[in-house]
Amino acid sequence: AGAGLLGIAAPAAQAAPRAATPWYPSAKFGIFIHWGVYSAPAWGDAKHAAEWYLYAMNVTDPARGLGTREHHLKTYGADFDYDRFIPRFTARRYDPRAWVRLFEQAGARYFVLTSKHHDGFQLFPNPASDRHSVHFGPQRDLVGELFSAARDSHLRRGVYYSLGEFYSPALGTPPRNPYTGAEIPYTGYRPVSDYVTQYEHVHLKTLIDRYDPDVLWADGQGYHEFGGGPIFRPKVWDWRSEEILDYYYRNAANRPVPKSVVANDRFEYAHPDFATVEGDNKTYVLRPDPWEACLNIGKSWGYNENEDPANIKSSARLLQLLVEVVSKNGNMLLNIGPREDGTIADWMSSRLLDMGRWLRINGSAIYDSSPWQRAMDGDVCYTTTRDAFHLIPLRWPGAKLTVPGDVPIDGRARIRLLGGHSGPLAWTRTADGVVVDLPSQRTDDFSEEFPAVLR
Ligand code: FUL
Repeated sequence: AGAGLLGIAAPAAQAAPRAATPWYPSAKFGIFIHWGVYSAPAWGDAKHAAEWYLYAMNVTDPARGLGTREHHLKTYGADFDYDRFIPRFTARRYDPRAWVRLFEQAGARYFVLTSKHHDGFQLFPNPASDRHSVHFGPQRDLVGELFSAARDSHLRRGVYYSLGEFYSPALGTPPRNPYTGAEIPYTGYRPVSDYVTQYEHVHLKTLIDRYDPDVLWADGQGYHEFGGGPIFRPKVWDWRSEEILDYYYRNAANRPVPKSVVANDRFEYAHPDFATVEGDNKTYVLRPDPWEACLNIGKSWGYNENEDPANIKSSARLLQLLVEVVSKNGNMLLNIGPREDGTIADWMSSRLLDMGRWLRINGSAIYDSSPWQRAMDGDVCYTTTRDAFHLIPLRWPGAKLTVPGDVPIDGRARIRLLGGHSGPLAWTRTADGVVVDLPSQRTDDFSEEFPAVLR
């Protein structure tokens, strides 16, 4: 600044566009929320998760699983169409501030809420359709309320959006059960002649303009029956997602303070910001680009009163998965399915709170960490931060922990158990590698099955 040559004031330096700091790769832990009309019947079977109720109730082929259909016929009768659940999706006790508090206490850094799942019911008002929660059911903007409640929190805010739908009249024919031919009512339809331009793109632009999301999480890119036709048949569809994502990135870059936003890999867009790996029982692989493991506490994404307790993972197991994912350069998006009234079952919230208690002590090995050159050896994961290398046995290894000799632990290293009441731990290099002596009882107030952080 100041006067230039000849006393002429130098032009003010052009503000260089500030690059927004990417937050996503260091966030590590987010909460996924599946909530919608399917939360009213709240029923899944061995083959169908509860948020697939509309699809599953119409299946008449035993090979595809009749559990939901049988439950539906018995409980509601043959004349009870899916859309009659809309008034039973009430959000009566929905307290978005309590959700935000819970996610923060869980140690999450972001959330992703289903703004529309495959049943086509939207949780936000929009000009393309009346099939939404302000017009029907709760009569509230469920997305907007959560986004407002989180505005002053540390959470980044995201929306899930299913590009396709199980059944949609958008191509002119009334949707029909692909097996029986029976018509499927679709409440709130506003006729459109082009599903992508006049409907799906309007939805996504509305979400971007109204809520300014930090994450756009597409799904259902292959789910299109468009008025029935033969059995469930994924269809190749041109979503023209580059139009939407260009709009999304431009908006984020042109704000007074540019921000970093991300989109997943289900838009069929050439440059996804992160890849999705869905479900548990997956083999995770260390890879250089950002990726995200989305998974459930139980099996179903939507609330399922029929959830088999045997499938519900413990808090310790969920933390083991988080550590493994992070050691392999991923984020974990852990799902909850609230009840139709907006309450969250204790078996879900208690696990989130346990994870938060662990992360408050051990989070310095998780958030903002990077993977080491190898994710793990046996049951021991590794992460690195600018000032530390972490050994993270997934469960308490007993009196000694041995890891290969190439780990970056040098002669002066002092190794401690994070949150432990004992002092530095004795360690040696032997022919087998680095051997750390551990107290036979861990001193960090977690039981044996929880991961432990040595740094
Ligand atoms: C899948 C969907 O079909 C499931 O219902 C769930 O939303 C999951 C995250 O993505 O593709």
